[in-house]
Amino acid sequence: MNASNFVEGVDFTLYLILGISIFFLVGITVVMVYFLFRYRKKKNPVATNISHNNTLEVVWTVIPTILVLIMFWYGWTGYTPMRNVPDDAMEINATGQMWKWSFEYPDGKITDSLVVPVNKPVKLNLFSKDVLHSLYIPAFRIKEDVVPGGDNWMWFTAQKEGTFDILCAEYCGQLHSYMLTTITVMEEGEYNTWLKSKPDTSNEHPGLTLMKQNACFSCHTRDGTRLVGPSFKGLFGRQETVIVNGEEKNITADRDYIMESIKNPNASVVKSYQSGLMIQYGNVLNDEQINSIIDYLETIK
Ligand code: HEC
Ligand SMILES: [Cu+2]
Repeated sequence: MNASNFVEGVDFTLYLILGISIFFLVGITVVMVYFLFRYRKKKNPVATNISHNNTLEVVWTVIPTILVLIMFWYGWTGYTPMRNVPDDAMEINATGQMWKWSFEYPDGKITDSLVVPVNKPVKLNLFSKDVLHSLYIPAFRIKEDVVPGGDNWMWFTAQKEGTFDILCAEYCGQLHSYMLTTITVMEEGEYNTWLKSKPDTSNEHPGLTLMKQNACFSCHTRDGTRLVGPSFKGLFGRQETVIVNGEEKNITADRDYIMESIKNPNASVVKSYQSGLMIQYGNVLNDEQINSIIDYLETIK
């Protein structure tokens, strides 16, 4: 059994084109080597002037045209079903951001790795919070661009239970390779139980949960190491130089400054770091959520 309903169409087209290419590679090479000997100077001292050959010219025009049309036909019939979503497809929102995927199910559950029931059509609505990403599930033979501000989607029916890789196939910056996660396909009953289960975050700070969901740790560490952004270690009360409208300013990181840095990070950019990488979380999180994050940040001494 194939991992998804698209494996057959894609693989057949691939092997067809590969087969035709290998046939011509071998055929042309053999003929070329044969001619090299057949028409070498010793055997054929006077060059022959051949102007044209109608039969040959028709043959080498008609046959490749037919072959190309065959390749087109299988490519087209393999591709069109990918853009025609069945009406009963279940919808999941897939969001890419630097540098993490997240998946939101109809009941509001959000996860880092995708889980779907077997033998049910699933439509993924694709969103990006920042730059261009591309959601790629090699085992399912599907890949689609995730465009910021765009409205893209992909669908599939998983046909085999198991866990498969999900990658980002569009270079999206320094930690592009971190956008590696999985899709787990399970039997429907098992899926429904999984959907109802809640991850146990009862003894985790709610601010930390929010930060994990929002990819903060893709760019910031808690142990003092510099990543794409400054470490959160000892952030509260830290003296820092920031750049505001091109001018350096010395500040102390207090609650208001941190609130503003999360809501609108490009207004004041920490010296020696790059602006424009962190998104404006003011558009994603409300004040209560940001306050909860700041409460957690205060605990990272
Ligand atoms: C794509 C990378 C990226 C992600 C994701 C990201 N940040 Fe940032 N962040 C940066 C960079 C780069 C800076 C430094 C430049 C600046 O100040 O805008 C920064 C600066 C900050 C600062 C100011 C730090 C200081 O030393 O003054 C805070 C606070 C902050 N981020 C919090 C967060 C929180 C909270 C999240 C998650 C909700 C987050 N960041 C997600 C890249 C990121
Ligand atoms: Cu990406």
